[in-house]
Amino acid sequence: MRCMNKATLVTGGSRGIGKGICLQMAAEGAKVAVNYLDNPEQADEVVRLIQKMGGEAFAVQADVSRKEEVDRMIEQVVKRFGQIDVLVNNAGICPFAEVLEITEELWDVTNAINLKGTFLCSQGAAKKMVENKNRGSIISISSINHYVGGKLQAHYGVTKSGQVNLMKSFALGLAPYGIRCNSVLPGTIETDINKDFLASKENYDYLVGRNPVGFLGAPSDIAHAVVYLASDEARYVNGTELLVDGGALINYL
Ligand code: NAD
Ligand code: RM4
Repeated sequence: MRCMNKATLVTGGSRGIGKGICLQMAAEGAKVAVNYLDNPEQADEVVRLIQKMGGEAFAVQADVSRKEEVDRMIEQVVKRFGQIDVLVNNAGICPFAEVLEITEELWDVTNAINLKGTFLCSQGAAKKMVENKNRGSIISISSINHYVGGKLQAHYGVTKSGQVNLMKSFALGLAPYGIRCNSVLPGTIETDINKDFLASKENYDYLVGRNPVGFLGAPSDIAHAVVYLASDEARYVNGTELLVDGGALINYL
């Protein structure tokens, strides 16, 4: 129970890595606000699972790329839980596209959700933490793509690097208020974001084959890293980037 009673907001919490984070944070005693974009049934299922384990949770709809929706969502969390202790910027998209096929619209929407969304949620949550004078932890789910290119992910990778840098600046600016900001950088995790890509046996076998541990990660692998950074055990961890990839990045030859 390393996150007992920590009021936690997880963006994009209704499926995939976000769902894993919601469930693990709840298992560690956190009260969880499950943000969703357009699938209330999925979000309600996460809430039900948390309540079934004896935890406290509710679903809150918002598009993280829209400030007015983010501000409303954060007000709802504070109204329900009294404060925000932990924010996990998990919401994100990665529509694969060849470098020459990326449109301005695709660039803009990927940036708006992944990077501007992280900024809007982080600043909004931090303002509430400062206002309430409660210590806090902000965690952004970046990616291994912070370190490498992706021939189908040029528009996406820059947002993932942007998140890491944003967390470092926020870490410096918010440390005086007792708010820590860090990034978790997953390698390939089997979720909806890549189900079409991984449906190709060639793609799947290649990624497993080049991973030293011999398997692809699960949402729970990322959730455990998030719990640590959210917990008081990480009181001296600020502005860092925690790669969780099985060793894929360092496996050159
Ligand atoms: P996913 O598609 O299953 O989940 C993404 C979630 O974000 C969904 O719940 C979706 O509804 C939500 N979302 C999308 N746009 C939103 C918006 N505008 N407002 C609010 N919510 C929105 O994929 P996932 O793999 O669970 O992705 C979660 C995070 O993990 C993303 O930030 C992604 O970049 C990152 N990541 C994933 C992998 C991987 O291999 N799966 C690896 C590295 C990083
Ligand atoms: C991640 C990483 C994964 C990919 C997803 C879509 O950041 O690159 O390998 O499957 O994005």
